[in-house]
Amino acid sequence: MIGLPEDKVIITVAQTGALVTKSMNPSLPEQPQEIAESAHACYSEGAAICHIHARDKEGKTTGSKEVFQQIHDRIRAKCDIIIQDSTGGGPNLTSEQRIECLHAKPEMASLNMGSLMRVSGQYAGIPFSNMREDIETYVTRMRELGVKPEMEVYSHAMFREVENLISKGLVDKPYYINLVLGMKYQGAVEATPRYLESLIDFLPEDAIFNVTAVGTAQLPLTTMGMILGGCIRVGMEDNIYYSKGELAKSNAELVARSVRIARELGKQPATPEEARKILGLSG
Ligand code: KMH
Ligand code: ZN
Repeated sequence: MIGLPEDKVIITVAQTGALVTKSMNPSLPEQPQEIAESAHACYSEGAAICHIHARDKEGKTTGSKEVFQQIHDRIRAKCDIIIQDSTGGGPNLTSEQRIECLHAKPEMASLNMGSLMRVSGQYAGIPFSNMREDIETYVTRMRELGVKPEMEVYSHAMFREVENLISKGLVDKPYYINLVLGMKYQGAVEATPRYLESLIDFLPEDAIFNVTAVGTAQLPLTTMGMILGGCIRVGMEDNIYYSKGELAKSNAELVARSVRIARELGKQPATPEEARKILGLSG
């Protein structure tokens, strides 16, 4: 059967990201040991997937295979949470650096389905470039290495790229599609219920969707995502606050709250093993 059982939700935690710093939230896990300890705490609360960005010793985003490997090894020493590396990387990385992580053999990796423009902050005017040719190169490398892509969709137009990969047989069912709302980039949709519902309308058949929403929208839109039959992603990559004016003490705190809400909605968080079966991962 392809699909997410009605009484399950796969929870991903995105703990670090590329842009958040310890000066914004001192609890941000950056170094391999911190990332692993936090991943274990999130796993204990009910997260099945851990989305990973790596930082160098100074806290700057890195694509280094060695650093990703250290993160993987430290996580694996603690728990069997599904490891999903970011190929979005960060604004300082080249396309080759962005996919170095695949050689550290994650089970999954993010695959961004189109280009956006950064419009504020120090990277304003630097595109988040994901040309069709790059997407196809990345997904081909993933296929060679047995890595399942999570397709990141930031606007309706990006479904054209999803369809392109499906029509070329470059992605396998179930298609795992992360609907990302509220990125402050030109070309990304706002985080509103209406946008979420309309993105869901465009999903291809045999897709399982996940909802990611940035900032204050994280809690309401991920809750809505569960109600609409999807999976969710929470964590400090997308939102550093627990509530208005109150910083999250940890990523695990954000996961724990979503698990409480899921249970109130009659859903259980999928274990990593259950999530592997649902997503067709070999483990
Ligand atoms: N920062 C997120 C909103 C990636 O890492 O490839 C999108 C993201 C993409 O997580
Ligand atoms: Zn990311």
